[in-house]
Amino acid sequence: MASTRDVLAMLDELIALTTLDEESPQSFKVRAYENAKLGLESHGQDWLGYSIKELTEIKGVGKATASKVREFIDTGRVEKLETLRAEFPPEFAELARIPGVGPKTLKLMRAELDINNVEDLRAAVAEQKIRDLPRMGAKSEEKIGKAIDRLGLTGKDRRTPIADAMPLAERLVEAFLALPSVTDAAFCGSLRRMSETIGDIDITVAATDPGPVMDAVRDRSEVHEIVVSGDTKTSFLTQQGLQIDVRVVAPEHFGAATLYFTGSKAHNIALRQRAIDRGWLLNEYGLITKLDDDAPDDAEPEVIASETEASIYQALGLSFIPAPMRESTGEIEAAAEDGAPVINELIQRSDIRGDLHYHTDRSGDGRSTVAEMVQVAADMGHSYLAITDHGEDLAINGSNAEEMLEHREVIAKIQHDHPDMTLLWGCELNIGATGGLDYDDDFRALFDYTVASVHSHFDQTVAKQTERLVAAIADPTVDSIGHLTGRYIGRRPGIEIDVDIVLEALMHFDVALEINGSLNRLDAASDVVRRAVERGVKLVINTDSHHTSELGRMEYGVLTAQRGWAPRDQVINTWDTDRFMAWVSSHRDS
Ligand code: DGT
Ligand code: CA
Ligand code: CA
Ligand code: ZN
Repeated sequence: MASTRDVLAMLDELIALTTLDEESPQSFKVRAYENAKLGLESHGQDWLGYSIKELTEIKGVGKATASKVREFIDTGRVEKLETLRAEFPPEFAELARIPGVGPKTLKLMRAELDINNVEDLRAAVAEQKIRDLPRMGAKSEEKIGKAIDRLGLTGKDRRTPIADAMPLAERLVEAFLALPSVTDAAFCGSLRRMSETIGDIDITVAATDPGPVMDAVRDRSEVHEIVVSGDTKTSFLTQQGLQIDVRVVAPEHFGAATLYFTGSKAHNIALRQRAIDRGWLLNEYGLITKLDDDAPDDAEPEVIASETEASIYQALGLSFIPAPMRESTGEIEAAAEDGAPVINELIQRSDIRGDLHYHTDRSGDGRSTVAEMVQVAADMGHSYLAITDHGEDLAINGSNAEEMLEHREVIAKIQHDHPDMTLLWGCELNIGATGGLDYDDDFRALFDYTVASVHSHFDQTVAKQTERLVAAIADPTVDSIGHLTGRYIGRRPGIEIDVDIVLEALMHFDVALEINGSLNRLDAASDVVRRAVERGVKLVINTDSHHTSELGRMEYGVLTAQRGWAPRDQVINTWDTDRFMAWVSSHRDS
């Protein structure tokens, strides 16, 4: 039985392939699917049982999409999607990820040069055939060549961006948890550790009977090819070539199994050594006593801990180490320390009290109204919220000064409906090529709170990019820096900067560094976060939401912060309203 998430994933694929088919993301059909997806995401009730007619009564859902949704729920397939899949196989569709290669160009490449996959494209670049296509040239050809190398789209060691792996893993875990014999399920491996790219997805399921779980895996609509089919392990490839390993273990071994399959390998090795030092053994079944060499043949080792990860860490004299920290970079020593301050002070999702990068439909790319966006933040229990629609320098999506002043009135009105929350009239400023910002200085100073980010000029020297950021950080109207490099993981590299100089400037001007929770961004990256933590740079974890469905990103931001060892007190949006507001005014005065 399909879940709502399965349906939304189906729509995502339909959107991607229809964009190729129609040669434009602006096509009527693509927009219709996108609007339907947003409508379904925002619809408060469970719509899986709705008829086509009832589906069309949901905001944004048209008849054509409604019937596809119904077809998918009823049959597990959509005929139109199957046609598109045949027309655009994954190795061709993935070329759309390359910056500078739009759907029109892609189709032309296939028609004119018979380019069907990245190897074909690489060869065509080498033979300088791309430059002769319409709207192309030597420069764009060279760019494409570089992009292919950078994105690692090719070869055995190709990796999947976390944004593609996470929703799939979450859906699968949700589906397994719903099976009758299942007591627990979790995705493990690099995905649970919040690596930016994923080799394969490792899912561990605790069940009293593995059979139904293995059957359920084989029945999933995501299965393209089964590569391992065992009694307790099934591995399959998705249409996109991503491998999923699903292992079933007995409920009493679940903790040991998730610990083992979460890794990292280096973390496991260090833990095992710790067990050996205590005369024990650690494996995927548990932490057990070692039998003496002269023990009788039928002697059974004693199980010290196995059902939960926490019990195993505890038996080894360690505080529980959150998965994102398990990279063998000092976390075991930190967890062994008296009182384990690093672990006890580590940021948790429950510490977060506000979101400070948040869009509404005032932004061209914002999809929900101020009232809707504020309501979901209130429902999450936030104490404060900075509404930071795009500044005027962002083409199409930005707002001019007059529009921003009107927006301030709208926000002030909605503030009346939410007396328990502090709403800040903010702005996402655009950092120009040399560090200039939107509006004039006096106008910028009016905003209650600002986040300044890079949205343009990605190709400059490291020195220029660094100078550019430092100039923005030094501006007295800037409170925080959003998505530091502007990267899209696996799609577009960010700007290259001298991280030390930028961190130094953030420290000097007391400006906060954002950890953007969008899985496409996770920017600043966890390694930069860790360096910022060491220096004492203030951090802020944001969703950068453009729609009410995107607030879940806060979780990913927090996990990235954990991967960077961020203590809660260094994250400004864990502070209570008074402390946070006092900081905003004091750092602007300094
Ligand atoms: P990936 O898939 O390349 O993004 O990275 P991982 O970390 O998910 O690696 P994977 O899928 O090969 O294995 C999942 C976990 O299983 C890994 O993090 C630790 C554990 N594991 C796998 N092979 C070994 C091994 O040879 N020794 C130990 N100690 N652990 C292993
Ligand atoms: Ca893996
Ligand atoms: Ca694996
Ligand atoms: Zn934004």
